[in-house]
Amino acid sequence: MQISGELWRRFAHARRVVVLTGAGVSAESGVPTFRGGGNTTVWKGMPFDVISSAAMVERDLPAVWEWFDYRRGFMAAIEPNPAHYEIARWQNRFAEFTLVTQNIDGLHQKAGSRDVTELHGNIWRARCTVCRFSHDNSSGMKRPDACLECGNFLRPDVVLFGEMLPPGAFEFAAERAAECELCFVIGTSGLVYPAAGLPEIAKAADAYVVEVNPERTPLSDLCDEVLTGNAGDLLPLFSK
Ligand code: BV8
Ligand code: ZN
Repeated sequence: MQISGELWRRFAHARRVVVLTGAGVSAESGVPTFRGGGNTTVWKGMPFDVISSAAMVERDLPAVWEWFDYRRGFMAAIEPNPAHYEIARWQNRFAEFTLVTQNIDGLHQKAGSRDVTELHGNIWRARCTVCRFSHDNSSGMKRPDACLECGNFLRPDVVLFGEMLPPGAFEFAAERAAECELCFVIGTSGLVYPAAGLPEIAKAADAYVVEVNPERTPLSDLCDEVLTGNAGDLLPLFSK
C-alpha cells in the first residue's frame, strides 16, 4: 500500500480540501493526454500548443474548429472512470471541497461532481468571437454555424495558449488553495500556468500536498507525498 499513515490521518481529519486535475485523470477513459510518456500531441503536423492558441484563432479559425470537432467526435462516446467517480464522492466527505480542473471534457460533471471550477473552459460550449454569447455545443448536436445573437463567428469556449482564464476562476481556485489543509494534484504534468501555481500556493499555506501520477513532474519535489501510478487505480483505495 503506497498511502502513508500520515496521509490516511490527514484524509480522515481534513476539513478543507482542494483537488487539481489534469488530462491524466481522463486518460483511463480514453482521452489522450497532451504530454507524458515522452510524447507531445501533434495535429496535422502542428504541436497542440500551436493549434490550440490565440494566434491560430486569428490566423485560421476553420483549422481550430477542425481540431476541436475531431476531439468532440471521439469525446462524445467517452465515460468517466473510477478516478472521476472517487473524486465525486469526496465532495460530500469534507466540510469544504474544491475541485479545480484544467480539463475541458466535462467528465467530472458526468461523474456527479458539482461546482467544478473549469480553468480552461469546456469543449461542449462555443462562444461568439464578438459578443461572447455562449452556445451549447454538446455531443450529438450540430454545431451552430454563426452566433445566434449577432451572426458573427463562433469559436470553442476554451482557454487557448496566450489567452486569459475565465474571469474569477483562477482567483477563486487560488483563494481556496491558500486556505486548504490537504491538496491533491492528479494527472497533470504541472507545466501550464497559472494552473500549475496552485499546488505552490497550497504548499506555501502549509497544506499537505499529494501528487497522483505515474510519472514524476516538476511539481513532485514540492509535494509531501507522491503516489506513483494511475489515478483510476490509486484514488479508489481511499474508499476502501
Ligand atoms: C495565461 C485548452 C494570462 C485547449 C489548454 C508562467 C510561466 C511560463 C509560462 C506561462 C506562465 N504564465 C502563463 C504562461 C503561458 C502559458 C503557459 O503556461 N505556457 C507553458 C506551457 C510554457 N499559459 C497560458 O497561456 C495561459 N493563459 O497565462 O493567461 C496571459 C495571457 C496573455 C498574455 C499574458 C498572460 C492559458 C493556458 C491554457 C492552455 N489551455 N487547453 C485545448 O485543450 O486544446 S492546454 C493543455 O494543457 C490542456 O488542455 C490542459 O488544460 C493543460 C495542462 O495539461 P495537463 O492537464 O497537465 O495534461 P498533460 O498532457 O500535460 O499531462 C498529463 C499528465 O497525466 C502527465 O503528467 C502524465 O504522466 C499523467 N498521466 C497519464 N496517465 C495518467 C496520468 N496521471 C494519472 N493517472 C493516469 N492514468
Ligand atoms: Zn455574437
